[in-house]
Amino acid sequence: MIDLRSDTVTRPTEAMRRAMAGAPVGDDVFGEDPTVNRLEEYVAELLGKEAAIYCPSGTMTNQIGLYLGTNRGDEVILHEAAHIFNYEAGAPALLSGVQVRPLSGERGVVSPEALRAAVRPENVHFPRPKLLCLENTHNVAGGRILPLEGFAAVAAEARTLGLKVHLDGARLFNAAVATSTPAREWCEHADTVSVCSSKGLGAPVGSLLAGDEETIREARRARKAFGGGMRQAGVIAAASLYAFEHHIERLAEDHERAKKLAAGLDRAGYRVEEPETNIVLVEVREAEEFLRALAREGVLATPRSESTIRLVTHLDVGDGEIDAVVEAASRLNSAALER
Ligand code: TLP
Repeated sequence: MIDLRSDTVTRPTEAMRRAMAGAPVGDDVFGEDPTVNRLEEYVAELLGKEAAIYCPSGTMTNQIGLYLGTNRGDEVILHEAAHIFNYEAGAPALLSGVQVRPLSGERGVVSPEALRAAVRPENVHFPRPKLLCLENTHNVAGGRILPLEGFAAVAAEARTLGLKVHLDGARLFNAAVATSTPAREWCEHADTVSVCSSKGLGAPVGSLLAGDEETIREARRARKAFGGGMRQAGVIAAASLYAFEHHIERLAEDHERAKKLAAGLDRAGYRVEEPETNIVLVEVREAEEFLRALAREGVLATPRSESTIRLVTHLDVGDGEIDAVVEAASRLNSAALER
């Protein structure tokens, strides 16, 4: 099977497994795991933040960011297609007791104007807007990059309006590599940043939340309360550290393969958006039915809407697999045309 459902499906490489096997460990709840500590320092430095905390998932790092940036009853503003709004099991309400205000905007973008229009004045009737959440790259928009200028502009507007900014950077390094912009340049405009080692970077598990010292100290309490305090976590943190050290630059290969895949599907008669990073969105007649047929051809992907599917390139997909996917999709399309 060629698995393009997500860049989360990768298996640790041999070198990564060796790093895991040899990792020095300790009890991280006591702050004594040397590998976790090294990872947290490494990622804080990479993102230009004072500190970072290692957590089991991107959902947890996002939700700790929300929890620390709000009080119960406050409002969190985000794009209507944001992962935090759509795919985190209602956690903003469940864990932080906040109200989410989804805004529309082309391809994942929240404009400064839309933000200003959405922010409510101080009034006893209104929830207090406290936090703007941005996502880069934007998953549902097809791995779209939020350009630095626009990102900085909406973050500056948020600050003017008295809001903090959280960045869901599950795939921030895809944006960084694709634009040759250091990740820290986006992070400068955010108070808290979540990054994942378990997406394109190929680690089996693990995300980090970065911010200032005080925020990350508080995050350690929140992580404990949310059930994310881990013990000899160095075994898995070693994989994350390996991923940050060795797998960032190679994301360019995933982007190249996404382009190659899109071009091949386009030649085979599909309507495909030009990918900016490692996510390819393809229009089909009926997504679920198409995916079943594709699976019979040995290729897995996921539905994005009733008539759009998502294919994601990653560490475990080479050029041969891309050719095979294009061939499988061509067979399906010509069969459909002959019907
Ligand atoms: N995204 C997954 C699914 O949950 C949809 C995927 O396959 O793309 N932020 C963004 C932008 C994400 O894409 C994801 C995972 C997360 C946060 C959550 O990360 P985890 O799965 O580690 O909780």
